[in-house]
Amino acid sequence: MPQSARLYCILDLGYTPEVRAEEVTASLLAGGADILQLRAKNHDHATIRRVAEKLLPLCRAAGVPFILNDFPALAGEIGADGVHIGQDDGSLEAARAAFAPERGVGVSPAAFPPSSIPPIIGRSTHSLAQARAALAEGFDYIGFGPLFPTPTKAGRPAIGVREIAAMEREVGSAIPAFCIGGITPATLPQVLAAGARRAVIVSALLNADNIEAATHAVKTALKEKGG
Ligand code: TZP
Ligand code: MG
Repeated sequence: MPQSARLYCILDLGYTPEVRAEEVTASLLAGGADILQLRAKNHDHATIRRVAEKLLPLCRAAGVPFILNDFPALAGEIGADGVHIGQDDGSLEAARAAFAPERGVGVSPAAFPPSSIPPIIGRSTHSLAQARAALAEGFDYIGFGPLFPTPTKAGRPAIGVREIAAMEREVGSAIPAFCIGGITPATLPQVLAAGARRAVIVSALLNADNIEAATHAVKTALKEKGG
């Protein structure tokens, strides 16, 4: 995970149908996505594998790590650069073990050699305590949120922006920490003012009329924040 990464984008099949996955990913990458995750809740492994095969070469060409949400073993098989797991998805050690044995099998990894060895493994965190724990366990990066209520994770309580500064100081200074959840062009200034340096933005980009321009705008705001 490059330390310079600021904007983490997610191609979420809940928003973007498979037929548009490549076009939308190309727009996210052109707009400045530093990381690209494929998130496919309620889709079978065959679908995930098929979509990943389409997105991997785009990410490789852009020099952007490709992360699969959930399924460490499948992530390893398809030649992803890493996997993102939640609080209930087991330990870092278990995710690493599941990812590694299949590395090199599946989607012709020779055609898309992984850009990250060892794999990048990220954890969702929902509090400062969980962020500290993920750092201590050795995760490569964290997501921190949801900051605001979001239709992408309906029903998940929002944690607000209060803990961002402490989280950035204690955790974000050691590993990349991406604030997430309800971040839009309208809420981003408040998130940055609270001390955030990195963000994951899903629906506000996938639903934008001009995805590349919307992505470029938030990337510029994150870069200007610096730090
Ligand atoms: N994890 C915490 S909030 C969230 C995830 C995957 C959804 C973020 O999506 P959006 O649309 O940017 O609020
Ligand atoms: Mg998960």
